[in-house]
Amino acid sequence: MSSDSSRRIQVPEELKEVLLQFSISFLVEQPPDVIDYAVEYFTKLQSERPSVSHTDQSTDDQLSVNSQDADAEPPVMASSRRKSVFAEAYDPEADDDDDGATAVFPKTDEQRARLVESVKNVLLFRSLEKEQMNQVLDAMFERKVQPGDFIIRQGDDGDNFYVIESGVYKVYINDKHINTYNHTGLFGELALLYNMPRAATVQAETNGLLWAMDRQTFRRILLKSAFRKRKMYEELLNSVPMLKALQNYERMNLADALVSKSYDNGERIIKQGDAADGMYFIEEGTVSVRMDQDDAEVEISQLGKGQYFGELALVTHRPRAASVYATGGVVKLAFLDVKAFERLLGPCMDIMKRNIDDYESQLVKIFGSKNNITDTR
Ligand code: 1OR
Ligand code: 1OR
Repeated sequence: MSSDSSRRIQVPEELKEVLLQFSISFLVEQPPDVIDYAVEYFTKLQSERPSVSHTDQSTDDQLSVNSQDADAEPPVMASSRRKSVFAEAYDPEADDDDDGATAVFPKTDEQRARLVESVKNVLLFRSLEKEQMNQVLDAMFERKVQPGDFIIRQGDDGDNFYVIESGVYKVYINDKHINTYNHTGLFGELALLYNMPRAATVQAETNGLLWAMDRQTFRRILLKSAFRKRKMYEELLNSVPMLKALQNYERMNLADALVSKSYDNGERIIKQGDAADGMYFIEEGTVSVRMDQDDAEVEISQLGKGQYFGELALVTHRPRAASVYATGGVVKLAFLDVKAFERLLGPCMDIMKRNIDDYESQLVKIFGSKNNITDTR
């Protein structure tokens, strides 16, 4: 050991954790002044210190949420007691939250059919093998909820993960309403995936039905594949400027929805005039965009890593405006189908439309006339 390493500044875990929590709060609240907000935040944290340590909740306490007092205040800030792995390298292979057999909750045919219907569009389940999917179906159990029930409270430890069969659910961070689920979707995966306290409070607005899965089963069956996928697309999603319009959480949902595809040099990816089924982000390599002009194809653009294409037809509901080919070796793409596009890329729509305006002015420059690429008539 050199004397150098002993002199190296040590960063205490607690400092990292407190700063991370502060940053998250700051980004969620977006207050006008950092210093004023910091004073208020840390004063509050200090005054709440003695009450922070009682958030332990046993994992077999599944039904207790139902009986919780609907008027009780959710915790103002996430507990800083637990060590967060959020910003650290996480090795799913070394994960030891993996003991015992998977729980089985017997179901009637009718229940099982409803469950299958509810999980049909859950992206986290998409890459599971049949055997794993059956384990998932066995392990899920039904939960009826009533208006006002708190399903999840911000700052608690994660117990279950939920898929919505019916009902309206509101999501709050620091008492601020930030999201609503309407009869579809899933929630409660973050705390289980990243081993951190609940990021938000989720409260039922109406009567509803949820399918729950306990933490152990979630981690054993879903964690590794979900985590790998989110990691795999992390770099890509961070490199696409347009996606800066999304919240971090929305980018993670996008990662769940992407499917990798690769094309050889010269292969056609999109054909002009075809109906559209999705759009593409470029992970590696370059593509050539070509338009039919008289009897030939004219290259109008080349796109590379971090760029996207195939969005135009999805926005305008028209056939493909151009053909796209892989060039210069193998091209790796991430494909987003039209359904996920409509659900997940709403916040990027303005940026996409601005780019489309740009296509139109380029079109005039290149071909001298407007080809009506965005005309929806
Ligand atoms: P959890 O286990 O942390 C609360 O428990 C759940 O609320 C969380 O998993 C998500 O499933 C769900 N940020 C964080 N969690 C959210 C969000 C969210 N929306 C729903 N949940 N948003 C980002 C806010 C800065 C909202 C994005 C639209
Ligand atoms: P799409 O779904 O119509 C072809 O399928 C894709 O090529 C299209 O979405 C765009 O993502 C992409 N005009 C039209 N489409 C273009 C253009 C473009 N460039 C890329 N695409 N122009 C090029 C501007 C530099 C203007 C036409 C000359």
